[in-house]
Amino acid sequence: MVVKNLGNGFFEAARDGGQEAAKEIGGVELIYTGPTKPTAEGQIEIINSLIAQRVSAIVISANDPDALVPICKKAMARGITVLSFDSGIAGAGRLFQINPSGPELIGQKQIEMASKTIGGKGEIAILSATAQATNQNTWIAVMKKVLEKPEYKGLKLVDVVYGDDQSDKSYREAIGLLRKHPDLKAIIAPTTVGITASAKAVTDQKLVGKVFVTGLGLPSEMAGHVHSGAVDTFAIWNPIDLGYTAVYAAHQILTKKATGKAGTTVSIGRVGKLTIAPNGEAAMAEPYVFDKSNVDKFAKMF
Ligand code: RAM
Repeated sequence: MVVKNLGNGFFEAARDGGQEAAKEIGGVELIYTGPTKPTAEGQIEIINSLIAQRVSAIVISANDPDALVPICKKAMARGITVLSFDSGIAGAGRLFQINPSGPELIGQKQIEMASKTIGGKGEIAILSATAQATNQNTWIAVMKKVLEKPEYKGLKLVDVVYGDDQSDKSYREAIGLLRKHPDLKAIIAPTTVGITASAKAVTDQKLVGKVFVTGLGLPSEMAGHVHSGAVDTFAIWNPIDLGYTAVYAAHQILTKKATGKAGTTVSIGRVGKLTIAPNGEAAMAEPYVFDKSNVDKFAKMF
């Protein structure tokens, strides 16, 4: 399992799910790895060494849709099963991509949450992960489309910045947004690292109640910010199930229980079935929304 970078709680939860699948299947050894910083170069180096180690399968959350295609093609040419999950690789570089949820739903949900919290009116900004991240860029494109709908005409997107899924850089970018846009009403961070850093920045600047943070976060990291009022609602899917699905799916392909071809299904143990759409992507469940009423219960899980 190659993740965007190490030290991210979201991927640690995915790793736990992957380990659960490995144990359940039996005879599977899961190597959890990733670069220190979320770059394609770092992932290319790692995949090169995984090819040399002759692993059977690679499941990867990619830092770039295109830059990883050649190295993943090389891995596939050596007989390694390559799937992407969470953040995808372009079609030529993997057998299929596992999306946690449909990109449209994820984009729509984030605008909906921001709009509801600030009463449908005011300036909003996006604080993302890296500028090359496949998943965040897809969601941002959807968000921009959703903002064109008449019901969101009161919302004005004033900035999009990148914290590179590093806590310190995300925090600095959030502070920058707050200084540059004194009328800002909401920060949408479609990344678990960015949303935590943004909530901390709003709190440190004593702007709780004036600027609201929303986006995609882990209940375990967000509970305090929900109770403080810095965050009204946020969303996410189950990262443990995502990791479980990626590892399980790779094993189904390796053991020829599934082909992974468009239009077919892959059965995924306790999670159910994945259907591969014509575009070579499969989507799991709907994003789940958290607020004061349910965050503590889920904080114990992920
Ligand atoms: C961060 C990563 C990951 C994304 C989540 C929501 O942990 O960028 O790719 O899916 O946020």
